[in-house]
Amino acid sequence: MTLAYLGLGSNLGERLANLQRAVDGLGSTPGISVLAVSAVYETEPVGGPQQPEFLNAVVELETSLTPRELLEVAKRLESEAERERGERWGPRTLDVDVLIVGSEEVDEADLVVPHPRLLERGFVRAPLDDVVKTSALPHDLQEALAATASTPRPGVTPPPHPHPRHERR
Ligand code: PH2
Ligand code: MG
Ligand code: MG
Repeated sequence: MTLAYLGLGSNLGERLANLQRAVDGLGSTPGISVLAVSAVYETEPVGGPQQPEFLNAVVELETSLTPRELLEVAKRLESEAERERGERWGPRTLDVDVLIVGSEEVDEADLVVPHPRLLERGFVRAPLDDVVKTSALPHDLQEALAATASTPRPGVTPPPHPHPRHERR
């Protein structure tokens, strides 16, 4: 079993409900147990066109799935949220990004793990730092997280937003 972290984002439709459905969908996927869900942060969009503010969260999983299988799960959840694939970095009902999968390293055209922008993106770091078990990660990633722990996170509004529910099973 591997410890993994996925990033969730939504800036269209019922944003919080979209995140909750993603958490529920992960929890009912074979090979995945949801261990923890971060708080939900409201975040200014980074990159892309003018678009509404996002809600972002991070989910901690225990999983027997490979990074590529997790990407397939992410795509399934996005299509269940009726995400329409338009402009890169454009608005979406649901974005599920594979951030970290244990010590797995993938560098392929459609999948890079650990996520190449996870360290510097405030909308990823704020929720990731809520839940990440740093000491269980590979040493180089521990060091990279520590080195960027206190970098500013502009445009990231902390909770309160309702916290997604999850039941451990
Ligand atoms: N996702 C992006 C691009 N920009 N900005 C915020 N605040 N939150 C996101 O989840 C986000 C973004 C591409 O996936
Ligand atoms: Mg994304
Ligand atoms: Mg994505």
